[in-house]
Amino acid sequence: MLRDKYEPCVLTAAVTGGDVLPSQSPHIPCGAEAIIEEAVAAAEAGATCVHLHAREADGRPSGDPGLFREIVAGVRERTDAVINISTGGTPGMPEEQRLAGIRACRPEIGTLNLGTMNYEGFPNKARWPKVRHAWEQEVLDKSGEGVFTNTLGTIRRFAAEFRDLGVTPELEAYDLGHLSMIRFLLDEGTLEGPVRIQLVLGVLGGAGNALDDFFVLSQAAARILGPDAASLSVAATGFPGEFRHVATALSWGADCRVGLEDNIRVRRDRQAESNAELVHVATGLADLLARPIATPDALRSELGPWY
Ligand code: KMH
Ligand code: ZN
Repeated sequence: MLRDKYEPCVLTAAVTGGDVLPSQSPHIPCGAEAIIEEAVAAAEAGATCVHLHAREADGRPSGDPGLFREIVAGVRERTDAVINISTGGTPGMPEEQRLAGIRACRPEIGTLNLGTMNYEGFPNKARWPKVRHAWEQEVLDKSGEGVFTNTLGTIRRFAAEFRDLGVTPELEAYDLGHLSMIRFLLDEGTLEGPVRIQLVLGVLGGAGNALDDFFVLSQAAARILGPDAASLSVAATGFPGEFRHVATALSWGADCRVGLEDNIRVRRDRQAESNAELVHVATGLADLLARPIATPDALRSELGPWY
């Protein structure tokens, strides 16, 4: 599950997400053209894979298949990066919209989330600036009520879609119970191993983003899943959490993810101006720590069993 520490690391760039508000970061890409530009630049900066959500031009998260098609066609035309599409969307998004991206684009990878949980992008809304769009205010008004719904039924339905479409699932584990859920899904045959795991750390409602949280969960993944886990990646939210976990993953033999979806700062007092800037931090650390970054084709050769 962990790689040799000199084996290439799969670096994913999560370029836009569905949680960060455009009023929090003017650099969050919104609309097809901006999302394509950011994904292409992230790939050119060295990302193996780009994790995509769709957003309308005003930044509103979208489950429009046409928008997903436009984004993915634009990225595929200009880069060789592996495409990973979210089926998480954003808390409250209906299932059909969450599935729109993988159905429309059949990417190599899609995210599969593993449990219903509290999910708060904005637990302390008083800290955020005045918003520019009415839809952002609606999101802030619902702060404190965010539920990310992933019942066992949802997970089974989504897993069947992945299988039918030939998309490899990346299993998003926000806490220990999600690893037990993976075990259950493997044992009942809903999932086929070896599986790819993304530890998502620092979402309020899941595990925190201390380095201890990563070590506890990566050791638990090894105990619970053993050889059924093919790879383990970490996506930690916030600054400096994201970079601490990149350095740890690179040193420890894990894969990792950076991007404006998870973190909008590049220094304590400076916002990241692009995803590529965050990718450059990761590739710089990889260079210092003598860990090569995996090529897209190296990642493709690991995918399956359904792709
Ligand atoms: N927004 C992240 C905290 C997904 O897209 O399915 C979690 C995520 C999940 O990336
Ligand atoms: Zn995502």
